[in-house]
Amino acid sequence: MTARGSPGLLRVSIEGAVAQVRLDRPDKRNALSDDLIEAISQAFGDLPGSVKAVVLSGEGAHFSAGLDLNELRDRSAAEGLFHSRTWHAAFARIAQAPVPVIAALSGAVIGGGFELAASAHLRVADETAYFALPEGQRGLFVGGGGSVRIAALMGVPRMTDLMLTGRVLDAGEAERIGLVNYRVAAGQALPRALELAERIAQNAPMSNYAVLHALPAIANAPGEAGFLMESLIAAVAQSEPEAKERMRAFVSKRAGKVKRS
Ligand code: 1HE
Repeated sequence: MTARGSPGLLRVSIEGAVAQVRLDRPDKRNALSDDLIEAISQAFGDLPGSVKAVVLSGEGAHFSAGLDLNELRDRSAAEGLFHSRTWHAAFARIAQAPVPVIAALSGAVIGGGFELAASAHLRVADETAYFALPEGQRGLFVGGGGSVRIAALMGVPRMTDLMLTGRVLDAGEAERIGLVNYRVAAGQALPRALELAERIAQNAPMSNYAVLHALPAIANAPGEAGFLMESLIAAVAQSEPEAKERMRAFVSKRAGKVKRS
């Protein structure tokens, strides 16, 4: 196992093909300070090629309480704009990572913490997780990509409700509306996310890449362009030597069958 990161902010450890990126400010409920945003950006920018899946989690009982409100000071509109853009750049490194990122969520998933979770490709929440966007109450607006990513996950009407009323969603509601992919017992979010990451890391890398990068683009493309893009990326994926070996393995009965879980 290799370990690195920024002490007191973020821990990065790599075991085999899976990297763990862990927010490490539990005493501040993993509030996202400028330094922590920078550390997240660096961690996702520096992933070694041997890493095939990443699990993003928070130390302690809470994933993240969002923007570090201690760092809010008088900012000009331009400073506010650039501040938000640094969050966008950092979270884009997650959303556009070459390998799948799974967020393991417990406790508070609030504001910017919710935006961070929305940047991952899959979300696993335990029963203690709750989701809120109290920006309205704080006189703010989302600035970490939430209007795009959270709106895409839950729809503009639901996001409007959370932002206007301060409504808090529990893990059950989050699962019901598709905000989280898996809901597990308290304390099980990280183990389940690691289990999923191990499984995902065994897929052909080009298939994973196509799912992360081609699928969302195809889904947003006008009909005929979407079909053509699908054919192109399917052709690229199946042309990989690894894909050919995997298909041969199944045909010669060396590969596992699909099983009901
Ligand atoms: C913080 C933060 C923070 C905790 N910034 N320091 N986010 C919010 O509006 C959520 C604000 N936080 C809370 O509502 C609560 O802290 C929690 C529900 C998350 C947790 O409650 P609790 O009782 O477990 O902890 P606590 O006693 O409130 O906080 C423990 C410490 O963490 C305390 O510091 P201490 O020095 O007094 O021990 C808190 O001040 C500190 N702390 N949350 C700074 N957010 C790109 S735009 C995004 C805009 C937003 O994210 S808006 C949402 C902001």
